[in-house]
Amino acid sequence: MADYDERVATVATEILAAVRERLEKHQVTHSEYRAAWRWLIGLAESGEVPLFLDVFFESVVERLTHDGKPGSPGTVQGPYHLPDAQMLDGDPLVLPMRDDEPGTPMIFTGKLCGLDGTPVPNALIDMWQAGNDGTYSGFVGDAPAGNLRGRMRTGADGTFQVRTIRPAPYQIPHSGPTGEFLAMIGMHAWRPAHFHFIITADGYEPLITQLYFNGDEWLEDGDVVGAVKDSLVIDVRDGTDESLAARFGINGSHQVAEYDFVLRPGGANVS
Ligand code: MBD
Ligand code: FE
Repeated sequence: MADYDERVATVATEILAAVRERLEKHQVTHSEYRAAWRWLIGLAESGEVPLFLDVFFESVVERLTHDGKPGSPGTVQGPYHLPDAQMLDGDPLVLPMRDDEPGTPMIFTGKLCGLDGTPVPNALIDMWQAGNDGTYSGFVGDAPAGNLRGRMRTGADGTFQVRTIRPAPYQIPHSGPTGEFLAMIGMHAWRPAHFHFIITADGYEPLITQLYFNGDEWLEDGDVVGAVKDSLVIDVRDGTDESLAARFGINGSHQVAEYDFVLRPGGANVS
């Protein structure tokens, strides 16, 4: 049994009061109450509770925690991270993917540094993304386990380079209770295409963030999760450096993008 907790009591009591006040305001009937009750049980049974919470609430908490602080902005983690993704090594680095992985090949490069520009070597970058069909391996769809998920370390100069595919704009699963809820309240289920990252390095605060791509229509038409921040939107160019492409084993058209992550100093992390 949990003990009395003043903070939980304060916040939870006010949330209950706010909900009760709205039930009264809108004169919610018993049959409406029962319909909502059934929907909520269905949400729990479907396994979509993490999805629902992260879609509607995580970005609020994330902004309260991190906005206004220096360094690269964080944003929400979302429900589709899996721990223990494959540790990538060798040269060049390639996110695990199928031989015929659909989607435009993309080379993503960048650097990690501290607030003063000092490179951060040997940092751990945990990266995951949806495939060209907008699904995350291990959750929905038929991608093999671990597809488009990987961990890699920055080099001695703080840089990294990895080959992947450009993720497609993405609809959160919309045939279950979360999608039903969005439809009932008149919201679409789209997110702009994105990469996810958790970056950890000794002596720095962990950074949980995402990157988006300029020109994505859902940047303008609204991210259902409300997690986009302007400085996390990066340019994508057509790749023209043939020797770079060759080094990554790409011989057709492809795209390139880069981002330099800036980490805040922080407590010792295990990385
Ligand atoms: C996602 O892919 C995601 O990134 C977030 C934040 C919420 C739901 C699905
Ligand atoms: Fe996502």
